[in-house]
Amino acid sequence: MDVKAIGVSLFQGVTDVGNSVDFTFLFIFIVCVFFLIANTAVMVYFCWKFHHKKNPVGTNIEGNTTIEVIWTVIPTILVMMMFYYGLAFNQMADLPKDALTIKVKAYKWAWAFEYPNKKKLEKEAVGSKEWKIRMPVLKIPVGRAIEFEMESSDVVHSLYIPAFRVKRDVLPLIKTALWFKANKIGRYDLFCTEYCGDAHSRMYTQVEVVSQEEFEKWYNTKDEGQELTGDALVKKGSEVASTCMACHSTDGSRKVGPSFKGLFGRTSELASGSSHKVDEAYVRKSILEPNSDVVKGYPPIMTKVPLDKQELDALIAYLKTL
Ligand code: HEC
Ligand SMILES: [Cu+2]
Repeated sequence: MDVKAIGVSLFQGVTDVGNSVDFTFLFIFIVCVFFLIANTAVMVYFCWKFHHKKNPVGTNIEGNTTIEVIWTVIPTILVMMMFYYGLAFNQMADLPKDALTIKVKAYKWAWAFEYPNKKKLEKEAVGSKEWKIRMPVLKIPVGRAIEFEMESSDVVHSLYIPAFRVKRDVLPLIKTALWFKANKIGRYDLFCTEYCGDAHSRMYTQVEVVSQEEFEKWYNTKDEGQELTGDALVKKGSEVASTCMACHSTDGSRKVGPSFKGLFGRTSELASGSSHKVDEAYVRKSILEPNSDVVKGYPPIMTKVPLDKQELDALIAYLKTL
């Protein structure tokens, strides 16, 4: 599916809070435009009317209570209205108790989502034709409050779902939260909106809002393929590896990190001055503790990708084939 342009269409009504946000925005915008035009017009008119050629003798104005009251009271009312409508943003901070809590992990440069029952998401190819990427597409039920409990494994990221009008920074070491309730079935873009390095623009996926029944059915069926072997394991590994491809290649070319081509069996020179034969134990350690053995000539910036045991096994099986 191609990336939809982020339109400026207001009042899409995908979330409850969305319409309030749009109304607040529109109200402030209209007030600003009105006063911009009105003030400019009055200034231009006064330049003409009080030009010194027409008024060679200056006059001293002593004050005008009526005008002063008007220009104090009207802005006060408008500002109070903005404040009142702006209280919509308060709703965003009030996490409802019955929300479905999904853990969100951001890392360079992908998203990982974890449901309370550990149900796994399929990775799908999303993005434009030029840069299709495999990312977990988040499935959620319509009409149910969803809470994101967010944490970053590395740098500061920010989660943004424009159609829902929600956005929040995802920080290392500090948990942040965000909630919403989607009222319309459909697919919506999810971006990282805090510049986080080379492949920041690839931190893109989608949220798929499905009916309650469809969600329950999907959520309550056990993930199959617990016991993968042979080709199936390698295939799974190649899918898992798509999250490493921002930094590693399979064709021998150098990216941010060394290529995966011919990884097993070669000897890596480490920054510490020693060298290490690449075997399974070394690769596992490189993935689980990225900064333990840093390869010479590369920056120590490999991120810790959240992987479960099967994903790790699959990845190793796949890397061995390269
Ligand atoms: C943010 C970029 C980045 C991502 C994402 C990343 N790596 Fe790395 N990786 C590096 C860099 C840089 C190095 C070299 C420095 C070091 O060893 O820490 C490296 C080193 C390695 C090494 C050691 C290679 C050697 O020649 O000794 C292995 C194995 C590895 N990465 C596997 C992975 C796997 C598997 C993934 C995906 C699950 C992954 N990396 C994701 C940047 C990344
Ligand atoms: Cu990011």
